[in-house]
Amino acid sequence: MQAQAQTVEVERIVERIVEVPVEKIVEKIVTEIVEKEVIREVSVNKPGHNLNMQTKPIIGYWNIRGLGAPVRYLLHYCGVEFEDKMYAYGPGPDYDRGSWLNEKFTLGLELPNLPYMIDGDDIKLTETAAIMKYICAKWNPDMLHTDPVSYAKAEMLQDKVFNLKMKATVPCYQGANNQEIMDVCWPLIQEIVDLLETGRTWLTGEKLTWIDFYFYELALFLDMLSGDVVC
Ligand SMILES: N[C@@H](CCC(=O)N[C@@H](CS)C(=O)NCC(=O)O)C(=O)O
Repeated sequence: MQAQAQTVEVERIVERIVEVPVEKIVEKIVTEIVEKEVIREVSVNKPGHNLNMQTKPIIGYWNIRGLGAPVRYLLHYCGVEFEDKMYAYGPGPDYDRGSWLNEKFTLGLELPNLPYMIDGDDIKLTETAAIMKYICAKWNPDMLHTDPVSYAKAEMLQDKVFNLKMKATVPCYQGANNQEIMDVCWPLIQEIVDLLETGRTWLTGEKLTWIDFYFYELALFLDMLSGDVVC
C-alpha cells in the first residue's frame, strides 16, 4: 500500500518535471521524497500540545510509597526525569507533619495536597488521578483512551479501583486488623479479577494505561495485607 502510494507520488513528480534533464529529475525526486519523509517523521513525533518538553517536574509527597508510588512508577516508565521531593513525618508518637504543613500554602497550588506535581513555572497539580493523566497526556498520550466508549470504561474502572484503595487503606489508620480489611476487600478484588479473566491483557483492555500503575501498587499492598495471597 505504502509502495503503491510512493509510486504514484513519483509519477506525479516526474510528470511535473518532465522537461528537466534526467539527472535533475533524479535529484529532484530524491529531494522531494526525503523532504516528505522528514515532514512525516516530524508530524508523527510531534506531541499534540505545545507544552515545554524540557522541564524537570517536581513530585511532592511523604517519604513513603502511598499515593506517591504509582506516580513515581509512571514517570519512570515514561522516561521522565523528575525531582522526588519527600516530606518526612516527625518521630512518634506525634508524627509531626510540619515539614509539609509549613510549605502547604506557599507553593501556589490551587488545591494544596500531597502528592503534588509542579511542572515548569506554571503547571501546578494535585489529585493523584489528575497528575497521572497529565503525565500520560504530556509524555505518552497513547496511554490514555480517547474514543468515547473506552474513555468512559476506563473512568468506570478508575472508580472501582479507587473504591478498593479506600477500603484497603483507610481502616489501616483506624486500627482495623488485616483480616477485617481483607474480608471487605475480597469481593471487590474478585470483581476486578473476573474482568481480567475475560481475556484482557491490561485492566482496560489491550492498552497499558496509567490505571495499571495505580492498581499494581494497590495489588502489592493487598498482597502484604493478605499475607501474600493476592499476587
Ligand atoms: N484525593 C487525594 C488524596 C490526597 C491525600 O489524602 N493525601 C494525604 C496523603 S495520602 C496527605 O497527607 N495529604 C496532605 C494534606 O492533606 O495536607 C489524591 O488522590 O491525591
